[in-house]
Amino acid sequence: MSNEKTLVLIKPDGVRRGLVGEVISRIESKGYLIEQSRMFTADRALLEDHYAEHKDKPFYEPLVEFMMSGPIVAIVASGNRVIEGFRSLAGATDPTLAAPGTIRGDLARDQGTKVVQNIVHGSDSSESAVREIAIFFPK
Ligand code: IDP
Ligand code: MG
Repeated sequence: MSNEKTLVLIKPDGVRRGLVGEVISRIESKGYLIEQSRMFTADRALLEDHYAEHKDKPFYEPLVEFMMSGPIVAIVASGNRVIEGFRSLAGATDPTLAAPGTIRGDLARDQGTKVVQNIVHGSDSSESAVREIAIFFPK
């Protein structure tokens, strides 16, 4: 599918640290297209919907609180295999272990907080991408 789409979020730590341009630049430099973007502070209802799969995890409440703590940038990026391609650009969930050269590996570290602050979110499958894009960019 040549026009695959994924949902990227620049999380509040990324916005606070002035990394919006850096993250967008990495997406564009890789050759993906920024199709839509929107900066806003998400509310609890939206985040509970987005993170429903993590409802029973110990980091769920800290995750929702962290994601409400400041503005985020929601982005729809597109291109052939962009879902796995952006996950590769982002790197592993744990920024301590994320490979150098990745967004998380280069720009984040463990701050000792209950939820790991790792700059970005990227959809993990085509089903997730469709679901998440509909949450952040309702028609
Ligand atoms: P992903 O963002 O790499 O897809 P997920 O497992 O979907 O990782 O987790 C969602 C978010 O929850 C992560 O990006 C991270 O901020 C946080 N998180 C995930 N696992 C842990 C954990 O074990 N401890 C603390 N926070 C976590
Ligand atoms: Mg995930």
